[in-house]
Amino acid sequence: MVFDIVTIFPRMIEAGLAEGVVGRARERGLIDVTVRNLRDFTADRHHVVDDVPFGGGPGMVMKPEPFFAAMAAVEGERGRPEAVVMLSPAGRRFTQADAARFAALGQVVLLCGRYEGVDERVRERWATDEVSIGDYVLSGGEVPALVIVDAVARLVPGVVGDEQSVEADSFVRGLLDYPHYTRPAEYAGKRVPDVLLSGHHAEIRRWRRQQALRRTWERRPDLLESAQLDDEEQAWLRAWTSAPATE
Ligand code: 9D3
Repeated sequence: MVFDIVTIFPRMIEAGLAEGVVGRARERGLIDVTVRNLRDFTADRHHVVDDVPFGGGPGMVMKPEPFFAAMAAVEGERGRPEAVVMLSPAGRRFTQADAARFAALGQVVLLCGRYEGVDERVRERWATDEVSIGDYVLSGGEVPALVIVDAVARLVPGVVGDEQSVEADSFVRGLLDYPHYTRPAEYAGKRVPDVLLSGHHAEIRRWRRQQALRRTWERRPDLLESAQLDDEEQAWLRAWTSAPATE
């Protein structure tokens, strides 16, 4: 899986890719991330990447030419890219389904904007996708690009050591996770639920399903619309919906 990231802050991207699961995947050659400094694709002495907006208004706009030159370099090295993703607050929300779609491709290019935005002709000419990571204001597309590489890389075979946890994330889920505990069995005056110490694996699985469903119902009821629930889970939901809260 090959990623090309175009940015004016390459060190910010490199720092974010150096650690953890993604850092190890790079070391092992499972993913290849090339970070391209947009300023390397300027033609002027001062490596200017921004300019004032036509029509006036606050802030600066990123010039089109450096992005076109960077994309020409990417195409020259890799051929026609399968996906070119513009990171933008005006994009569609990035979801796990997008991560899965990108992971099925061989190559993804990520274009990071800064300032008020990027000249619209860059999107028109190059972008196959325009995505936001959520409704909050960031300073640019670099953190969102790291988010996308992280989410996509986890779906590349071998990147996450324990394939079971990827499975649990992607498909048993659709629900929030159940609560986790480790030793000691009592800490800060709180005991670990007895069922987890019981060794009854069927009961443990049932408790975890119930906890996951309970939390989802309380915190993210929107997720229940598309969750696949068995008869017992539907019965739990009906009981909670009709009964007064107990805690
Ligand atoms: C005047 C309105 N602002 C748009 C909501 C201007 C603006 C804010 C932030 C323009 C660019 C930015 C920089 N943000 C991103 O480039 C960005 C982003 C984000 O801010 N939130 C969530 N996802 C993303 S993806 C790229």
